[in-house]
Amino acid sequence: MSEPPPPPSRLAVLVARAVFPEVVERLRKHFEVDDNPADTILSAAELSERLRGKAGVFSTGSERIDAALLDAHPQLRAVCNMAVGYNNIDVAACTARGVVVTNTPDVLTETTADFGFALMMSAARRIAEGEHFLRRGEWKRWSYDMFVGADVHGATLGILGMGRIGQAIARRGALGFAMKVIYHNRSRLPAEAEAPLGARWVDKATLLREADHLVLVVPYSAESHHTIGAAELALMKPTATLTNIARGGIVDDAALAAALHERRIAAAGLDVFEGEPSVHPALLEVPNVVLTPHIASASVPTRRAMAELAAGNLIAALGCGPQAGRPPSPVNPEVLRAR
Ligand code: 8YV
Repeated sequence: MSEPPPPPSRLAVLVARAVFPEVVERLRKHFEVDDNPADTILSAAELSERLRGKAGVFSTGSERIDAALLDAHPQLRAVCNMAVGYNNIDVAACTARGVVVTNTPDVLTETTADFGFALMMSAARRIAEGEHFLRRGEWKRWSYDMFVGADVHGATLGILGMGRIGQAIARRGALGFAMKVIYHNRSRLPAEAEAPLGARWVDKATLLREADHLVLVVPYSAESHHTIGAAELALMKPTATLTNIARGGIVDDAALAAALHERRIAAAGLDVFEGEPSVHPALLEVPNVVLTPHIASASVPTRRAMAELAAGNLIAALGCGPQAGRPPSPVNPEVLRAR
């Protein structure tokens, strides 16, 4: 009697950071999984070492996937980011090498918009500043001008980057807070998307000049680096607030800290920073800025949904599961079409 054939060898994948254990278990049904429950941040050399023999990687914004790494790992077929942004990945280099890249859009839109709105409100109404004052034991009496800030309702909301999250913030402002919405985006929204929000496309300078509360939601790229620097801040109203939930590097943090220090704008809300998790020391010194550690998408259901979507992408991108070959959210679908 002949021996039964050996089981087909399973593909190996790397889960680069700690993630919900049940998501790792889901991946184990399809792959040999090298995971990172201790949540060590892998250096470039460690990431390269751990990618040896791996067909796919479940990545986060912390892992840089560049051409040199791809060249060292020609067996790599899929990079599945647990994030909607993918500026940590050289997508063109992946596409050139037939590597599928996926992200996690849609599932985080409303959660991230909630957080952007909360940061904007906190900056406008000086919530964090007031809280710090109270905790320091400095609250001794009421006074008519204690922590007076700017109104949000009825004010002009300026949105830079009118994609899914930008539109979700615009809905909150227009429908919940009677805000006038102006926006700047490379492409104008169709009239049927603008109309229910009363949203008006304006050029960038008009956006900066007219917004009472400016929210940044543009993806990071070489072109969007320092989109907001000293010159742009100089155009803003001295009573305006600036909120950045997009990416560090879109704002020149040193220029922003100076503008806040000199009260050239009233306040800011920042969830993302140049060189995070380091924060420019000057930002830590100014009171009129609310600082949060890149948590805009951090609600339990949304982080679960992001992890499940990234896992589903990895499974499908590597030809497994019911959607084999059709990952739900590819960034470079042309790679799939060419397979
Ligand atoms: C992630 C984000 O938490 O989705 C994004 O682009 O910035 C956040 O939601 C972060 O990038 C972790 O990967």
